[in-house]
Amino acid sequence: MPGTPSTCYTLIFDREADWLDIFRKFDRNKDGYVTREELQTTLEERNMRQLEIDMDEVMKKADKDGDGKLSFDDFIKSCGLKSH
Ligand SMILES: [Ca+2]
Ligand SMILES: [Ca+2]
Repeated sequence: MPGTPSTCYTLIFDREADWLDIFRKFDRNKDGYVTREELQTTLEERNMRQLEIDMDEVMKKADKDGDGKLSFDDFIKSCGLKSH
């Protein structure tokens, strides 16, 4: 796994150690996937509401395989850490 997060999610978790830690913070029920609801709840908890993030847009871009939830792979790809 890659090391230091350097792109969009670091806006929210800029002190966090690595991507897996960040992913686990979003994956609230620990089933290994981040849903739209989990994403939204986590952002709201961290007072990121003011960013006016369009959750549907985020999910559409991030969910590469189209199953409606983000795997860890989807998650890191969504920030361009891995290309293709
Ligand atoms: Ca989950
Ligand atoms: Ca997916």
